[in-house]
Amino acid sequence: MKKYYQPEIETMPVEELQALQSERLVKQVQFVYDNVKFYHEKMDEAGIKPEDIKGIEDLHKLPFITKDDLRDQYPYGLLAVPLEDCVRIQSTSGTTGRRVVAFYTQEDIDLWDECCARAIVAAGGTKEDVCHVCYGYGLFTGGPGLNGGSHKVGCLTLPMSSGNTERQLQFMTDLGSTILCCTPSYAANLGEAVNERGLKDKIKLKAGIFGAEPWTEEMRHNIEESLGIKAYDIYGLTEISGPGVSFECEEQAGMHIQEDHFIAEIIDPNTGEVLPEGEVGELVFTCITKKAFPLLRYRTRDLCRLTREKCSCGRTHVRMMKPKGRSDDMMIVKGVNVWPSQIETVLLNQGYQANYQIVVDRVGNNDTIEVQVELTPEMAENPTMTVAEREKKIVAGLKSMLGIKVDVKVVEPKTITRSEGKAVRVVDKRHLY
Ligand code: DLL
Repeated sequence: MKKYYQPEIETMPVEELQALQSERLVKQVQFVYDNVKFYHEKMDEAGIKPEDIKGIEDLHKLPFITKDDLRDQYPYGLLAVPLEDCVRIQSTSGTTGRRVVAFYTQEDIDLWDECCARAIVAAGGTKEDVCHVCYGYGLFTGGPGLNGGSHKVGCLTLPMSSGNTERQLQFMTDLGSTILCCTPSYAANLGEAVNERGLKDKIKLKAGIFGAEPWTEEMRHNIEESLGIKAYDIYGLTEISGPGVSFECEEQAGMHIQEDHFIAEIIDPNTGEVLPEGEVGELVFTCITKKAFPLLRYRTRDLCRLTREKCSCGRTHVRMMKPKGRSDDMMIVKGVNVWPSQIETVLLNQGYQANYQIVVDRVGNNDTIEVQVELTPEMAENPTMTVAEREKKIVAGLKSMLGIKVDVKVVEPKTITRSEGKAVRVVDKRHLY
């Protein structure tokens, strides 16, 4: 059987790749300046003309664009082509305020499919695979993105969408799904369900492509064990196209950013200054091939670092390390910066699964933080410690990770609501006052 062809662009020497980026950037800046009033005005205000951008070395001269700009320009303010040339919209799963709507021409959809196809190939996918997509379909980009990539690779695509675990398991066993695409939290739930029903020998999964939310190495390990697969990370955001902006290869050591389409920078989130390779900061993307909704220097609020160290898979595209979380996911509790991923690491290292919730509140002038975590079924059946001992041990682990005292409540199995899409890890009641 013919395998999906891996484009040479993924292994192109870095200098050639950067020359291509420069050429595309110059064209894109002119295109955007000519077609989007918002950019035209913003560049004029900053005293930048398109001809000042001669290559990627000049990228830093362009002004940033933020999520607030997107909301202000809703719905059509950033459109760079006539509406009649657009064939699709997608929208963010947004929390508050106006949603962000992104537009796509057919060409934009094709390049997005291409990026997702590359992700599937990097996870070992070929046209012989059965690709089980249980990211949500609809406005969320997860389902449509992986669906398009799967078609392009030539896999048999199961457009399952999210939820209805019984039906997921039935199709997975009856149709022999080999690649699973969903959020890592839902993959963990499916893993649990497969083992509870004794289906592990009946499933044929070999790989999973999981993203849309931060997840730790400990969680990767648990999912790989429970489903008997290799678990690959995939990253993306609606504003920049959707999943496939970057993805892991077999080395599972950071996600290759599709640099022929997107230029990545890391900036200091406070000063906006571009940081040298290897430093942690906010990820910023510039789209150099997209037509309908081509964002330049978009601040993602995701914090991570980049590396150009050679990857043994042969891909030359820069890698981004697992995002630690979003700058707006970070909680300041008792004056200390706390990331859900730090808490997850402590819990999973002590043998719990990713069934936990963090509740932050304020009593008088004092912040309180409580972590609720479920006993695993094995812990409940064969207790080696009392619940009080368990709680004490987790409190100590969190104290050493975070430096603050966190209240811990160990609860019975199956008492924390399971997620089917992006998991809600934090309930911050302080926002309600
Ligand atoms: O979550 C796109 C996507 C779908 C990516 C399926 C991967 C798989 P949005 O809903 O716009 O788009 O959310 C984008 O989710 O800025 C990150 O904060 C977070 N995110 C996405 N992928 C990852 C990941 C989709 N692999 C926002 N690790 C981004 C950590 C991720 N965070």
